[in-house]
Amino acid sequence: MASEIEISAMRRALDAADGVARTLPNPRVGCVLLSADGTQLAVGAHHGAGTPHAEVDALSRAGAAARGATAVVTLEPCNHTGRTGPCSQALIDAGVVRVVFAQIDPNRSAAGGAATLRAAGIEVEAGVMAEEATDLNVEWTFALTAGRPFVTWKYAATLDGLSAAPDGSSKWITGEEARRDVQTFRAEADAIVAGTGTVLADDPRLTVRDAADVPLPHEQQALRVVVGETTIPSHYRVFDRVAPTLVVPSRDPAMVLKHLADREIRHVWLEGGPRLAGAFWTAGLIDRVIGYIAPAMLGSGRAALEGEATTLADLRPINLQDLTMIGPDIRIIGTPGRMQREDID
Ligand code: AOF
Ligand code: ZN
Repeated sequence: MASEIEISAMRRALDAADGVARTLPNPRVGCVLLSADGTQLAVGAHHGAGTPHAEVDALSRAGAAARGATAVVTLEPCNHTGRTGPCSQALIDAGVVRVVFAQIDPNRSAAGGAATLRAAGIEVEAGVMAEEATDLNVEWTFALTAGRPFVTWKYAATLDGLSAAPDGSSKWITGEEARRDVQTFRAEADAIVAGTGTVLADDPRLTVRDAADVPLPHEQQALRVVVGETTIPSHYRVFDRVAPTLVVPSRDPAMVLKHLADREIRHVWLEGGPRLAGAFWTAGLIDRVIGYIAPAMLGSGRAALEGEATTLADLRPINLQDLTMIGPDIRIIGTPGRMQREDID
């Protein structure tokens, strides 16, 4: 059983992890070290791949005082040498006597820390506030469990569900607030995917920008991924130097995700266009939908999603998680539910 003191330390460890904006392809992790009498010795957090893990960060802040301490960590301490050494060993070497952690590590190559700690005679308490800890790293956890990146599909449409006019024009359906809102979400993904059709039609930047529309530094940019077989001339903005760009000459969603999984991409932000989104939808490879709906009608044009539905039994519900006005527009966030067809069978 974790004590009240340890539970409140876990809350602080979660806050420390949550305070870091971007760690992908690694998880957000926090660690609090408590002395034998329950006072806080140090707080550590992980700041991104290649930097010290939260446990090591906390240990280095505590120094020799860590001997006899309890470590409260949001994720099971790792047991492997990846970009850095195993935290299980670092905790043992520092003389920590008890470890309380939240989420069990879903990363098979790093897992096993709890067993190593126990074998070294350290008391281990697993699963404390595990749900909160998993919520911090929903997409990362999904990617490591499913073996493919989590996919968020974002679209903008009119009230009649159209994303482009018959002449192909599709820019600026929603207002400026919605476009700014998209930026904060883009920053949470580590790849932004668009089809060649959209790139040719709109020449999007696909970069992550701040409130003043200034791109973040290169190392904080997501990987831009252009999907499809049409060649994009090099003067298009996706090929500028602001962010890295990968061209995947295939529109097969499973293939695209395989390429991205191989590059340790955990969270894909899928944008434009309707045909690419339709292919992901049909393949069942969309995990979250974020729709920006402009209070306007178009009357004719291209639907936001071009899938392969033939009858109403193909209707697929969206489990709504959030409905918010963003300026004059409506933002809907949800996750695809079960197909009606599956209910009928
Ligand atoms: C982190 N930060 O604080 C903890 C992690 O490639 P590496 O060496 O950075 O290892 C990444 C893995 O280590 C990660 O997937 C997770 O399983 C484990 N624990 N990772 O980035 C941390 N504690
Ligand atoms: Zn570690």
